[in-house]
Amino acid sequence: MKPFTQRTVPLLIAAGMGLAAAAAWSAETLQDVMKRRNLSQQDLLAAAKTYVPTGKRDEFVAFSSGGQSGQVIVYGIPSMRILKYIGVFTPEPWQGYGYDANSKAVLDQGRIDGKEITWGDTHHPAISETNGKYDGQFLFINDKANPRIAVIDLRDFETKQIVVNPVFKSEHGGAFVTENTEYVIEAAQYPAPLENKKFYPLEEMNEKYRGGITYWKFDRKEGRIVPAESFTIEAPPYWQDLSDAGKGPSHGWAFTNSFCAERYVGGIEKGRPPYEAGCSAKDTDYLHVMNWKKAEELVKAGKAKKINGHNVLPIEVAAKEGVLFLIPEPKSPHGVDVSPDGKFIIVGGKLDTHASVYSFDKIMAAIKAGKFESKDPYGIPVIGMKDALHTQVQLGLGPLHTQFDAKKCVAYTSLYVDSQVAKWDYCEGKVLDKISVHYNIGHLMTMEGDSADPQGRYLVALNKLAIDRFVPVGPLHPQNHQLIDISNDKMQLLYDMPLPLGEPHYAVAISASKLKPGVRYKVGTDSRTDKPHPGAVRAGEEKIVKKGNKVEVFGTLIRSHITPETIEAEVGDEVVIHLTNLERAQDETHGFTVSTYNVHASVEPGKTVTVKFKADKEGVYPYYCTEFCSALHLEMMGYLLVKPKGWKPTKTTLAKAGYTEADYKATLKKVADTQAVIDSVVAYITSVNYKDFPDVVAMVEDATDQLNKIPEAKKKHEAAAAAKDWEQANLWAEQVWQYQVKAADLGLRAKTYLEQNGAKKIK
Ligand code: CUK
Ligand code: CUA
Repeated sequence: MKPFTQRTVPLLIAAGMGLAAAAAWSAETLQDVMKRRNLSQQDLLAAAKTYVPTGKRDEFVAFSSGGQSGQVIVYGIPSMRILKYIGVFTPEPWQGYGYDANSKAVLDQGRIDGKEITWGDTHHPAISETNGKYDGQFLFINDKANPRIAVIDLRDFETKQIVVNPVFKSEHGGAFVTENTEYVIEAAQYPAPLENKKFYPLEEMNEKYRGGITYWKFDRKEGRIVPAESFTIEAPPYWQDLSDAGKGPSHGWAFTNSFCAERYVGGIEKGRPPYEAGCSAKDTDYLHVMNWKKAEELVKAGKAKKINGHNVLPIEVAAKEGVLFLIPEPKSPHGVDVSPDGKFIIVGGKLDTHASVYSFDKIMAAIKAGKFESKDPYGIPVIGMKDALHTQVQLGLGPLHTQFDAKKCVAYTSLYVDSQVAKWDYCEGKVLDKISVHYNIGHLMTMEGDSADPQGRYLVALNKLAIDRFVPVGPLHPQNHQLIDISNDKMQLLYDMPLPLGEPHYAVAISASKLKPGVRYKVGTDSRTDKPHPGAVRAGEEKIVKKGNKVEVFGTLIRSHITPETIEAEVGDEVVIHLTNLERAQDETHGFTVSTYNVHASVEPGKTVTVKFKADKEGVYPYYCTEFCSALHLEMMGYLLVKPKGWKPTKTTLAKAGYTEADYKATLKKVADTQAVIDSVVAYITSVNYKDFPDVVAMVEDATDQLNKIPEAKKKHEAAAAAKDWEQANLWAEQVWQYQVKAADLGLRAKTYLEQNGAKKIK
């Protein structure tokens, strides 16, 4: 490797001086600040517990449902700093999600009966598990309104797959994963005919309307759900709600509750009392207990029927073969959560003041002994509540969801009506502490708190209302995520975080150290299929292929250049542009758009993306890079020329700028000066063990690529100078300088990285 350059050097020095100057003015003490901002000791303690100084990182990463936005929000804990939004069921412009052809293909999987759906009602994210513990590989999330599940790969935080439930019309009890992510569970909510596009009157609710629980088979190696190996357990129209999978001793089983075992049909306009009255009339609903391993065997043995091409295990089969059991649960319950050791199943009563703790051992004993109190109208065996309960604990008004602590037997339950979190002992059955939160908590989340290995430490209360909490922003308020310290006996409220993207029903948080996302793709990867992209090319292989009405561009991106710089088409042509980002440097993403054609791509290092459109308007359309990727980012552009059909040029030369020999000489001087800077950076890098730092090696490779282009350009400017064509000579010399600038930028970045990461001198 040879040289490096230039100009960013003075800029870097200037930035450093700015910091020093700021430090000199700050004479305020901690006491002064407390007084000025009216802060108590308790506030300071809370601040110290959440503050993450610049350069330091959060201990946990939360994935929150983005509610009606159909996206996922990623934030750090304890700082509560938002890190990313992941486009899932809806377009996300920054990531090009829904604006490039590759991601559109993912969104198109979410079409229902061919119809594009541009929103989602996301509820429950779930992280993939191995032995019941979060493994940090995949994230799943459901869409309640349009029954769908999405798969997000945590290697790149991109949505890879959307599957539509072929037999449900809505769903709520997903996504929850089994102990080794064998299946992703998705339970229906509002009953409807499973045939789907079939009409039956509401009077036939009991006979023709059904609920169900779908088990989506997950292929971890492929990172995709396999619909053909998935199945649904048909269930009565009891309005199935949340679910959870067994673990440890209860592995192979899963639990889904329901809140309208009344099978009530409202219709206030016909004089019947409304749904809310009819569905909460009885004292109990049914917890559904399912042996999914058994169901899997039966499906493999051909006992399922096909509805809309999907395996459905009929209620009769599930009831007869020991797949499905019911247990009464009080009263219009909401959350069902399995304890970390897999021995207990906790149900929040919603309209009851209790949490009910069911014992898996007792349930199994009743099933083994054939001890059932009755059968429901569909022939499903019902286990007596007393025979299955471990204990019931009076927690307060509106218990909803439960999460677990690292400490044995300690759980936290949200109390919706009381707006409190109850900390309690589910083994002994006693309340330990309570803390008031802001209005109307729904879900709550502890760190890895629904896994076999909860980490304790923090709890986040996901509150539905924000009322007076934040600076007003109109009648639609943000939601309020409140961070609570749970490491001591008494809970302490630390921080209020407004979440502005939709109602985030649930969130999950994982130790940051378990996430190992990549920083670049293997060059030429289609990130949405994880396969080599057929449109990828390497440097020097760029081409434009015109065939009939199709103009297909195989281009590349590298600072600060789009190859090709001109694309010509005729009105009506289909334009397909494949772009490969050749960068290896971390965070060197380029964006791409074409004026007014509504396409956008985010092309991270190594990725290949396609944008497609019909050039249906004659005209001149600049295309450009949309990420500020280098000092010459604004110059990273080109023109799409859409010509009228049959157009012929009349003028064939471009206007000249009139450069002189003096211009050429000045450029050569600039090149020589820059070379000196490059040489000094290279001298530093090669004097240390840079090869031990893969990120630096990648940057050095990228820089070398740039420098390797210089001889070609140099030959051109020297030849032009010999012919006294100062225009060409000066421009090619400028191009040499461009390569130097990019190489120098990388070199300086590499140097900074090495200095900050303890590079050592080598002999
Ligand atoms: S549901 Cu929203 S608060 Cu969808 Cu999990 Cu309980
Ligand atoms: Cu590439 Cu801006």
